[in-house]
Amino acid sequence: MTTAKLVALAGYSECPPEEMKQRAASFRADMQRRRSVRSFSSRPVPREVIENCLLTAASAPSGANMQPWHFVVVSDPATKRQIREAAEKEEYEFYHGQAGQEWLDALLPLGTGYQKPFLEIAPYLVVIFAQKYGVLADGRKVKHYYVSKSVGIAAGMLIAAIHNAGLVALPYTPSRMGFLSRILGRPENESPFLVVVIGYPTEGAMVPEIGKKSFEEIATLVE
Ligand code: IYR
Repeated sequence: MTTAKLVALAGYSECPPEEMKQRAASFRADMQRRRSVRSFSSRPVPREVIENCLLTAASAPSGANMQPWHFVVVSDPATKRQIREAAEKEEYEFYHGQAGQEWLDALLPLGTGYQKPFLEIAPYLVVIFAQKYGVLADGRKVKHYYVSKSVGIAAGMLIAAIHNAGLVALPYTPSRMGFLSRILGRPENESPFLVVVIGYPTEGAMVPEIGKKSFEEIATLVE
């Protein structure tokens, strides 16, 4: 057992309330420009940008700081093709019976279908794996805590980082994701969590006209 070793909170900087308001409002405006995009250009993206965004994601808080995530960065065309082919097989099943009418109706405003060309066209796919438990070098298992909450936070930070970098991202969840472990050769302790498709949008890319809930709908003030 080790005890806590504390260091000074060096990274925190307080700002005056007026500046705080300004910063919160401008971050809001910037984040509200973010859209999930399905129409990707094949234009290359510097790998350094992806690496920095992944390190941002990996700075997320996690249960007992176990950092129960692994990011597989796919740019190899043959692997992207394999992922597309396997995903489209799953999605075909999904759109032809598996989903059920209520789910299909909910997706109608998004205009999605079983074909996923963006999985081949976009320069980068980041496949996020959640580690159910850790494995030490000697093979011993380490317990992980609040895995899906931790990985969900990291995924959100990745999406924000990609947007901040001036790229677009699509959080893509195939209906069944086992093929990702197979194709990418991931170990038993990891489950596929999310595919984040990253790149530039095509010129003139279109997105569905959707709205976001109002403040009153999303929040309750107890004061
Ligand atoms: N995985 C399918 C279906 C899908 C499901 C949800 I929930 C979405 O928000 C969007 C799509 C697909 O990607 O087409």
